[in-house]
Amino acid sequence: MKASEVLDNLKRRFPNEPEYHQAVSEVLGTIEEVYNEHPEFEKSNLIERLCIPDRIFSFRVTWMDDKGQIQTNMGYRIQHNNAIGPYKGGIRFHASVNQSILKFLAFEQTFKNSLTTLPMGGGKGGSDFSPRGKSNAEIMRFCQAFVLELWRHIGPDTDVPAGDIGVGGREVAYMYGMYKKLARENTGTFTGKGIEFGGSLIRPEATGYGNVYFLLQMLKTRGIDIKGKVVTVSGSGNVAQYTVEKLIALGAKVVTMSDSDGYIYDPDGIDRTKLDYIMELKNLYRGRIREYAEQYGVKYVPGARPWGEKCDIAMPSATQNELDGDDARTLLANGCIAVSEGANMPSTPEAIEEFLKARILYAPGKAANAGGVSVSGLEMTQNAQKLSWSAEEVDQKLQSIMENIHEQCVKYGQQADGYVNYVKGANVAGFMKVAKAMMAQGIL
Ligand code: NDP
Ligand code: 2IT
Repeated sequence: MKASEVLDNLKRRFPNEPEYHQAVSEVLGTIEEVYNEHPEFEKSNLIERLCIPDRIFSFRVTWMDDKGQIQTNMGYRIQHNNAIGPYKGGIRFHASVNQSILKFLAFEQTFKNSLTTLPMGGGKGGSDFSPRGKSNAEIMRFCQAFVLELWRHIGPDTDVPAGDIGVGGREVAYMYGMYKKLARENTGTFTGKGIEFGGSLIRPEATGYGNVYFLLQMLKTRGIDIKGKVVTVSGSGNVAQYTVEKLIALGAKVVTMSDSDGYIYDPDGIDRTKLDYIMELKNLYRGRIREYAEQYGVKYVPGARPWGEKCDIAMPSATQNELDGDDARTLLANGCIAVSEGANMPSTPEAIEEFLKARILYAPGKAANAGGVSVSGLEMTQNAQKLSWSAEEVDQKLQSIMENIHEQCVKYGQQADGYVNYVKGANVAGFMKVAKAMMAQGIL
C-alpha cells in the first residue's frame, strides 16, 4: 500500500479518532521521499504495521470516593511498537482522555523514543479520571485501582509507564507501590519514581530542561543568544515549571504561564521567587494560576491562551492543539523567531504550516520534549545496574542526548537552501530507525 493510501484506510477503519489521524498524517506527509527510496517497505506493508498499535488494553477502573460513593472510569494502555525496545511512555489522567488521544500519543512516542538513541519502544496509557478537586486519599485509591488492572500488562522488560498530564511523582509512587504488591518484584517498572525508591535525579526537570537545551541548539544555528529574549510559556505543570526554571537561569525573560482556566502576563518577567510561588501553588496547594495575578498584581486573562502576547520565543507546554493557525500568525506578526514544543502536538497542522512558511526555528514536540523520556531511559539503566548517578552525570547525558537529537534533525531535515525543517528531520530520523528494526525482525 502507498503511504498516502494508508491514511485514508486508517480513517475508514478507525473513524472518530481525529487526534490519531492528525499525528499519522503529519508523519506520513514528511517520510514519503525516504519511503519511496525503499521499495521493500511497501512490499512488507511496513507503514500500516507501524501506524496500527501492536495492541490496546482497555478496562474499567472502580474506586470509592471520600463520600463512600462507588465511581467508575475507563483505563487504557496502548502498546504501540516494541521493535527497538520495551514499550515505554507515560500515563495521562485527564477528563478528555479517550482512545484517539492515547493512540496519537503512543504513535508519537514511538518516533520520539527512537530519536533518543536509547533502546525504547513506544506506548502510552491513561484514564478519563480527572484529578482536579480530588483529595489525596481519592488519588491514592484511584491509582491503586488503576494498577489492579494495569499491572498484568507491564514489566521491566515489556512495558514501562511513567507520568504525563495529571500524573506526577505522587501518582507514580502510588501506582508503583501497588504494582510491587501485585508483581512481587523490585525492578523498577515505572519511571519518575521518588529518589528514595529507584527514581533518577533530574527526571522531574528533564522535559523542561531538555526543551531549553534543544532550543539552545536551534538558536546556535543562527548565532542567536538566549539572554534577554522574551519567552511566552503555556501550562504551569511539570514541563512548564522546569522550562521556566532553566530559562530564568540562562537570563531569558518569561512573561506568561497558564492553566486550563486562563493565563497570566507578567511584563517584568517571572523570576526565581515568583517561580517558587508557582511551584508551591501548583504542586502543594493544587491552586489556580489566577492566584499569581492576585499575588503579584499582574494581568490575568481568563479563558485564553498566551499567544497574543509579544515574544521572541514561544514554548507551548500544556496540551495538544493549543496553538492554532491564527495564534501562529499573531506570533509571527509580533516578531517571534522560534517555537519549541514542550507539549505533545500543541501546534495544529495549520500553525505548523505557518511556521515553516515563515522559516522560523520550529521544533516539534517529538524532538524538543524527548528529554523527559530520555531520562526515563536513564532511570531504567540505573535500576538495572542497581546504582544511582549524580545529578551532574544525568544532566550531562541529557544535554548530549538533546544535542544528538538536534544533529539527527539537521541531518535529515536540512533543505538545499540551508533551512532546517525540524518536522521532517525528526520524522525521517525517528522513522528510519524503527523501520530498519522492523524489517530486520520479520513480518510480525
Ligand atoms: P501537568 O499535568 O503537570 O501540567 C499540565 C498543564 O497543562 C497544567 O497547567 C494544565 O492546567 C494544563 N492543561 C492540561 N490540559 C489542558 C487543556 N486541555 N487545556 C488547557 N490547559 C491544559 O502535565 P505535564 O507538564 O507533564 O505535561 C504537559 C505536556 O507535556 C503534555 O502535552 C504532555 O504530554 C507533555 N509531555 C510531558 C512529559 C513529562 O515528562 N511529564 C514529557 C514529554 C511531553 P490545569 O492544571 O488547569 O489542568
Ligand atoms: O510524552 C512523554 O514523552 C512523556 N510523557 C514521558 C514518557 C516517559 O516514559 O518518561
